[in-house]
Amino acid sequence: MDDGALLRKAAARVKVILMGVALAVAAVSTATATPLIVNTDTSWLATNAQPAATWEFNPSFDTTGWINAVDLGILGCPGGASCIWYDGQYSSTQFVWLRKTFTISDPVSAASLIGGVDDDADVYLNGTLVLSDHNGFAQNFGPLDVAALLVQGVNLIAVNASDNFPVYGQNHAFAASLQIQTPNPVPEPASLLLLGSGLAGLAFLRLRSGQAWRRKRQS
Ligand SMILES: [Ca+2]
Ligand SMILES: [Ca+2]
Repeated sequence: MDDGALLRKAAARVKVILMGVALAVAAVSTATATPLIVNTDTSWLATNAQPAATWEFNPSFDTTGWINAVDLGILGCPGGASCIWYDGQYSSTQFVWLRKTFTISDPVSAASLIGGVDDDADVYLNGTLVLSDHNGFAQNFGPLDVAALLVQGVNLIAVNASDNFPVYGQNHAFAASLQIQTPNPVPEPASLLLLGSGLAGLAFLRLRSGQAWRRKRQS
């Protein structure tokens, strides 16, 4: 092989390498962050008895005696969350206290809370009151910007909700959906595929160039 042919081959090789790198870079830059979502569901703990102090801000609060909240099976609750209560939609319990701890492993770049309550609620995030609704009727709330209240590590959302039975009928429900954005992008499956094919292209090229160099040395 003359020098010109070698040079052309080397140029072609560089071109393919650059294409592989471009593919990989494109894959990373088009990745979007997937939000961490904390929705009301049956993993939330509930009690119908006034808890002791610190229940609303201590993540390690002793929840002995609390039970898993009941999913009321109501369709269309805010944010696709489950509407929950202590013991069902037609409860004899006017008040419910609800808690959910959750872990955030990355710094928080944005966070938004939406929800709904039949009828009123106080909602705390890590001990800070973010909703104080005592107007006596059912409605949705939010979006509330709660990014500044969240921490990397264990967090607590705590709720004291009440119904106005028998004034507005015996309906009880609480729903919340907390969407948390972190700056670390999580590649989407399609981007992962692109990244994978880019890397595979590089690996193939390395293999081929290795063979070419071996052939050159042998010749
Ligand atoms: Ca209300
Ligand atoms: Ca009601």
